[in-house]
Amino acid sequence: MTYAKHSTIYLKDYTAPAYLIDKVALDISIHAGFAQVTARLEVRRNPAAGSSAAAPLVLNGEELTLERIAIDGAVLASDAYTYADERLTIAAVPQSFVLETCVHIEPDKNTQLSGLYRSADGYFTQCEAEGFRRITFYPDRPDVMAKFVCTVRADKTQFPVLLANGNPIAQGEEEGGRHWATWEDPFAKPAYLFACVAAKLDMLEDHYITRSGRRVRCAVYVEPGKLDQCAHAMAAIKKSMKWDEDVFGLEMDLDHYMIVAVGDFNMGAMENKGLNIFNTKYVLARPDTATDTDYQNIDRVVAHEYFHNWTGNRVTCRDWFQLSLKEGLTVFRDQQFGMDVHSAGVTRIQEVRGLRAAQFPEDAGPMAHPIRPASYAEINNFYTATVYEKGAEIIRMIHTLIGAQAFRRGMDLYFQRHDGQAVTCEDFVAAMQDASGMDLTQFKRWYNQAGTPKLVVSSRYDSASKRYTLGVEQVFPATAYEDRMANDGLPQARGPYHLPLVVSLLNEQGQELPLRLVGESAAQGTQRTLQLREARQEFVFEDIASQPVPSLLRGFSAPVVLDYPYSEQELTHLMAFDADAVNRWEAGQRLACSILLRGVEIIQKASNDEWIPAGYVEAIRHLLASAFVPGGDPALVAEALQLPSETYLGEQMEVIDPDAIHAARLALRQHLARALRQPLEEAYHNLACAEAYSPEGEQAGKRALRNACLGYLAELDAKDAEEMVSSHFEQAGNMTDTMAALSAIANLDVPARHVILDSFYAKWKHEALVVDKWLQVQATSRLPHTTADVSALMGHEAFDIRNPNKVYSLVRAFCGANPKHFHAADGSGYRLAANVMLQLDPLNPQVASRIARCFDRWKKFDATRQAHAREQLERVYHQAGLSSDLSEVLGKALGY
Ligand code: B3K
Ligand code: ZN
Repeated sequence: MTYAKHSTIYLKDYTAPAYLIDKVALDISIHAGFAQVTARLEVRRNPAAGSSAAAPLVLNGEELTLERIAIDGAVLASDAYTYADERLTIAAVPQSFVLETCVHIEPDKNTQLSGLYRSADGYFTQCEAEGFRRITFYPDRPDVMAKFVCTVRADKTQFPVLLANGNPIAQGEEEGGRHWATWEDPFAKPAYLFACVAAKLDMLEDHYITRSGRRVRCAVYVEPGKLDQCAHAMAAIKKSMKWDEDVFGLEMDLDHYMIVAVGDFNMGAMENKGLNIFNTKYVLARPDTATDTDYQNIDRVVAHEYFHNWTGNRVTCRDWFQLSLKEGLTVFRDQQFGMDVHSAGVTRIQEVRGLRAAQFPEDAGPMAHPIRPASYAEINNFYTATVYEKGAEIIRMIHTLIGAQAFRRGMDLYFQRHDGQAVTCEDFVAAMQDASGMDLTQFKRWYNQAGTPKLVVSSRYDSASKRYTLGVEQVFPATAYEDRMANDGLPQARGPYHLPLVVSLLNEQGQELPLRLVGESAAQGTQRTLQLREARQEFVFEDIASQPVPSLLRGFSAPVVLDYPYSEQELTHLMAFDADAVNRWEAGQRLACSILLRGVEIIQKASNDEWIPAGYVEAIRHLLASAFVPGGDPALVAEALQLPSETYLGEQMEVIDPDAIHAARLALRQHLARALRQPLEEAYHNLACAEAYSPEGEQAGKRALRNACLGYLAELDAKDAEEMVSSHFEQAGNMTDTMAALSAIANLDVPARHVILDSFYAKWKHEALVVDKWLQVQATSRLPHTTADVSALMGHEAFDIRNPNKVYSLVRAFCGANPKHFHAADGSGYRLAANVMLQLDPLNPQVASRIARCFDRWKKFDATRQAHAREQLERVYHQAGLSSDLSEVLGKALGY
């Protein structure tokens, strides 16, 4: 592309827009092979822009062919404007005027899936972050907010459904069997929230009455024939609307709330005002096609996009550096929703696991950035785990520090001050500070400092004075971000964070002790939120009768690495008694982690499994049994039975040895399966469910545990495993059970493997999302021929490199979730990934860039692997015409 796309953009260079747009009237006329877009913009100079001299009008535009341009009805001479480097510049314009442009675009050729593009059932849009400029000339930045009216025109038979944001205000027919519809959005919005659709779709319709009595029409549009897969998404819309009213007092503000599902989509979903566009993956579900996890993800993504209506749309971002303002906050909101509508403990555990799997390595790798980065080359590269998931943790810390009530007052104040505005992260924190009275100045460091801080905690018990002292030190690992900032002449000074450390102390019986800090007259409960502000701090508790076991960082109260020298005995104690679900789980993970890392060292020298302590096996035996006592929670036990992932274990090592990690983890699984065969089999049989399928509650929890048991039993000798897995496959009455069998068999070198994989494909080859699952289990198989299988599957009729879901299911699953094969010592995994990047970059750079991110940790491997990785990274990096997406990610990985 052009040089402009590859240059770095800095937050410090932000200036207010020179011109504002009050109203936009769009006319999008779709024809075979092209579309014509006429835009009528009511433009005026921005009084707040500073400079009094008449600035030129600069509009963004990408891959647009300009057919006509006029100001206040007068067509501009060709020397009155320039169109170069994706910018249309008009040197002289009046104070306020109407600009009309007419452009020709080619949506059928738009393989990037940004802007207006073709998918099987019609035409769809994706404008965040900078896709609107691929539809028409516009100041495509979030701080320009305008009211939109949009007319969509297309062939009536082929594309009977015509949608845009807001309310339908007119429709009609025109020559040649065509029709049109006009939609008007009553709210001013930035262009990234624009959407329109012209397609052949089925619709499920319902309504929601808001708490003030307004009727909102809710509609879910899907590919013809898929109406029987929409009910869950519809229920999720209504649940989300109710939850946001109950918890935040926020009501739906439009008369129409629509979700349109499309099979070709770069990410999960998009919160366009009143017209969300979703990846089919987060809409379609039927018991036989979707797993319990799919159902839960649908709930969460529907809620997330709906919650954006207030946190993102009504109040939006001033610039893209502030992305976490809307994303971190909205993820926090969908997490809270998840904890309320599903199990709070399981939900939080899954989030912690996700953060550590994706965000901690990001902080430790070449793309490290704070939740508000100071610079970027390609904004699409910054829709990251840091901006989203760590961003949500930052909001959660504010919630913990100031309490739920003050947080709610802060939200109210935020909307009161900023409704209809494009604001910054400071504005949000200021509302929280003013509503709570807590000084959050130091807290704001979380927005500007990168890296995962480590809390080094030590404890001291003095039996004479009955005092227990916790010492806490904050340590900041160096990150690639500081180096980049220093190179840019923007050196970063780092200081200690303000954060909540939630603690409790357990006695020998596992009971929580009353907590009285030095200086307090009485104990204040058995759980305390300690506020850290200094690099080193001490907390002294009085009246502690005997040496306690500390339960630290409860609920994962801050996104940090906790370093405390727990003994294996203490961990077993916490695993059995801690009342905090996250810490009970965490104790088991720590225990497994230390055992596995010891195993890795032994395996690197000789292969045996004598490193597995009998005490651990007993702890797991108790854990499994605890699911069946009164009050037991099978879903939590299922989480706890999952050993730390290979990737997570790798992060704990100086130099990652993927083969030894794989071997140690497998050996532990096999050992547990052999040692606990009987209770696992009993659990498997006892947990069978005869009720009609429901994706939620007790039933899903039991299913999760039963399938976890199956997973262990599948590690027994191949013959027994084959029999058991085959019968599970045959008896499965829903996709959750089917997938448990399919993933297990994909790892077994037995005759039934092909039979099951083939019959699954034959049954589901017309259901795209189910085919994705079939690709994914093969891509993540541990069998030796997996890399060759992935290459072969790329040539299979089921694969299409232009479809992001297919690339994610096959290639990204292989690169991101199969460390043993992706990091193969012969470089074959890296070569495969590089070939895909080269093929994909000219088609869809955003998806190519997500594959590139799988190389983030290449420097943590041995010299041989590093050499292979470097060779492949260089090969792609030096490709002529590389996108800004790939050049930024690869350039950072290579240290350029
Ligand atoms: N805001 C969109 C993400 C857009 C990604 C653009 N590359 C979905 C979401 O976070 O809700
Ligand atoms: Zn979002």
